[in-house]
Amino acid sequence: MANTSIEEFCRKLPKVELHAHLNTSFSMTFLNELLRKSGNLNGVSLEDLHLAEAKPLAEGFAIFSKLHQVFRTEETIYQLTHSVIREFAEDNVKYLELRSTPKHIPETGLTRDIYMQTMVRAVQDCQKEGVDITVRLLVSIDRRQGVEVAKIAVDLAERWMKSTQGLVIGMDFSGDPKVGDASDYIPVFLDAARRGLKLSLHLAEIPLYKETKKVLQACCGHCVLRIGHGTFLHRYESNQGHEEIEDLVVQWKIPIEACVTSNILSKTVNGPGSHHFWYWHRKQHPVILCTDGKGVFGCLLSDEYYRVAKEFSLGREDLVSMALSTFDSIFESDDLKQRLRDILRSFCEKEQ
Ligand code: 6MZ
Repeated sequence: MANTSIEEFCRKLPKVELHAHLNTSFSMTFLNELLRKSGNLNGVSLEDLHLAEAKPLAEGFAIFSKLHQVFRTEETIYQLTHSVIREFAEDNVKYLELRSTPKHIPETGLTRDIYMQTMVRAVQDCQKEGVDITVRLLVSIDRRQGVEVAKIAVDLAERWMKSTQGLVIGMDFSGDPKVGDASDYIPVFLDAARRGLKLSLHLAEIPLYKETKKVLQACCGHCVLRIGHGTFLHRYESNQGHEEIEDLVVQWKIPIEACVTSNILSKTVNGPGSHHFWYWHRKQHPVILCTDGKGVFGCLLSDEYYRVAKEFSLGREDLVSMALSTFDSIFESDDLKQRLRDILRSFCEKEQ
């Protein structure tokens, strides 16, 4: 494994991506092509869609709204999904859980059902075309839309999980953490879990200890759960009185999806050295590097591995064992986990 540079090694390493939002995962190549074909992006300029420097989280959400102006039709959702899957595959992501909030846009004829159907069709077409990646879908609940819409999303997810034999596998809970209270959604989370849906919840992306504690107390032991971001879960000097949160995460071994570049650009973390990834990694707690939105944040998954490798002086063997450890956190069967281990093993044999 000594001949390639660490950067190249991170690129070739077989990886899993467990936290990627569809609308924020576009590539500039894709957008340029869309612009060339359609002449304009519904009044949105390319420069508006990429967070080039660190800005408060709220500015990220302003970009997301602009993206939703761009991707409004069945055709663009299909093309976006298709290209995002191909791009992850090119970065040697072997297993992808892609999440998105189904949109209802009467002006373009888009319904939540058509949105799901379109994403599923793009996944199936990639499969038929032999793109070397396994893809599963998560239906997102946007906390800005309220509990009633969340219930619609659970029905939708269950229906699509059944009709696709598990290609739709679970739910994501996301959206602006400053809006609403995650604990209002506890009955929705428990209901989704009862129906067999796995849950990835954005929790503690900003210091919201009360809702985080309530959600964890209610869901631990009742849901197959991962946490998105989880920036403020662990004990550190200024969060005394909230130790129970870390205790629950440890006790239930809840995997944490760590989005290093996203958190730095959204200013919820100061820099890679102070990212909570390292805290959990050192504890040997399941923590998975993820991109969040490779378009908005301008990072491939291999860039995230390389960034962490540089920051913490990780070598090739560390990176392999890191990748290996992430396979246990996928929302899929033991067989599929084993297939990923086999892929990694043959990669290591070739690289020797
Ligand atoms: C919380 C986020 C997010 O669903 O339209 N989203 N929610 N925190 C974040 N950290 C930066 N990044 C993305 O993808 C965009 C949607 O994903 C959620 C937001 O609800 C955003 O509108 P989809 O494909």
